[in-house]
Amino acid sequence: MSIKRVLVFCLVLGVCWCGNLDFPPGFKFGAATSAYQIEGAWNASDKHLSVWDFDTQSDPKMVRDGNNGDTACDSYNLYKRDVEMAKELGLHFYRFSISWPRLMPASFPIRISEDGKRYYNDLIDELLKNNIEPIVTLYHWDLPQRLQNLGGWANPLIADWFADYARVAYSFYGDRVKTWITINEPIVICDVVYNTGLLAPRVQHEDGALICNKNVLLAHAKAWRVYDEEFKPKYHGKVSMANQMVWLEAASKEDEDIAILAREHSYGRYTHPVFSREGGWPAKLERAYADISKKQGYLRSKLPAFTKKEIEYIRGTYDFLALNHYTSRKVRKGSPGESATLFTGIYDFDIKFEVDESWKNGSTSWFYVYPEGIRKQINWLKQQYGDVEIFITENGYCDDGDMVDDNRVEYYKDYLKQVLLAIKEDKAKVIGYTAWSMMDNFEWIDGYQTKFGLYKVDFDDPERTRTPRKSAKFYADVIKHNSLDIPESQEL
Ligand code: PNW
Repeated sequence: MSIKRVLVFCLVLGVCWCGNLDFPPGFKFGAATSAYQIEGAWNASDKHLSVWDFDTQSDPKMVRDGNNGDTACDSYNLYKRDVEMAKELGLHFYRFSISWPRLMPASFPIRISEDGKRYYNDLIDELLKNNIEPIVTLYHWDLPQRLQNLGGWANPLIADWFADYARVAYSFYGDRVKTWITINEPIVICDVVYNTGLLAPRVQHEDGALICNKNVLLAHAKAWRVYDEEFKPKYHGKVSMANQMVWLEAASKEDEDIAILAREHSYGRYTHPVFSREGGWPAKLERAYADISKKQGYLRSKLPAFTKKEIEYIRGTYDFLALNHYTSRKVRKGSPGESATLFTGIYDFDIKFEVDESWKNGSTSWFYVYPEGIRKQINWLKQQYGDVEIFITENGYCDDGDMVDDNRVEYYKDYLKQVLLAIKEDKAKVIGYTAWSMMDNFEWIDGYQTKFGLYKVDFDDPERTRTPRKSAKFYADVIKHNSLDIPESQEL
């Protein structure tokens, strides 16, 4: 073979190798759920009420189909079937959350529910028996109602309350749970709750989001430090917080600056204090809030300042970066008074969110498909925070419940392909991927009509039968081959 031929041959080989669809060895695949969305058993044993129990029970109109999570998937009783599904899928891990009022009915550690404690023990042991790693979220929106009565996330004491709860959970389960998420999507707990008043605890208050923002960061930092100081030396686990990020990109060249501000507002407020080298609020945003607050007549910034000590206390409180991502928006300078309200509630700046005409809509209003968004999001994180390990802790597609769910298969395929490009081309350290959700569940104010499940759950059946969709078979194949390059999936 001539040298030229050899070179061409090597080039082709190289291209094929770089372009293949395999995930790196050791890449982790899993699926997720959360306590209120699946457990049911809202009053089993001595469990106390969460804000979601309390609100949905007092006003059925809160949820689109008038339903609530009283029974949900009944996973409190059917957890063995859940583990069996995780096994059928071949998951390396299963991400679930602990219900604070189930484990600690008084919300303070003065009283532990023996049944609550046993339930999570049984679930963890069943997972381990089947070689599936438990990944545990401490807080997925179901605050004890008793703490809401004391102001909930607007009360700065919540940092202590949350850290006390975290300590209890680490001490019960830390011998077997090595990956912890402190808080799921603080932007929802703060911005969505206080700006819209639509989610529990349904307190609409224009000053709530930013106050909650600071408190939630201190609560996370305290819980991270409790683990770091008291448990890490013997258990060697990892702790982080999961942030929801809607990829935001400039609609045109002129909108670049406003897009930067929108990103600082929507993610930076929750990530910069923890993951950046210098800590504290993103500087540009902090200045913008100082100006606006002054103009509005506030005596101090609406974005509550951190003391130097607090900046140091929060900075660096992570062992990896957990990313929840579903969808994207284009950002444009709005006319005065116009505000981008989707989830992030950017009320104080003239910003408009748009979707591209080519992006397909899922079965709920906010959901638009733009696979490249996840790669861009990962790159933004890498560019901002360096070579941090990124764990995708949620990603998935919603539809009306087809069993042959080709759109969901396509979504997973296209998003996972972009994750692969981020790993291989952009050299991002993505270490794991989590499908939301393992099964249909209570989709908050959308009730049971919006389906995210790899498994269908029959909510008309008292047995809550679970059946795999086509996407379950697809995902199991991806996991089995550690690749998107799989033999054609068989039709169900
Ligand atoms: C997440 N967005 O919420 C939650 O963690 C889950 O409990 C929920 O069931 C799932 O996604 C699906 O909705 C989201 O702004 C919050 O794009 C915000 C957004 C997406 C999902």
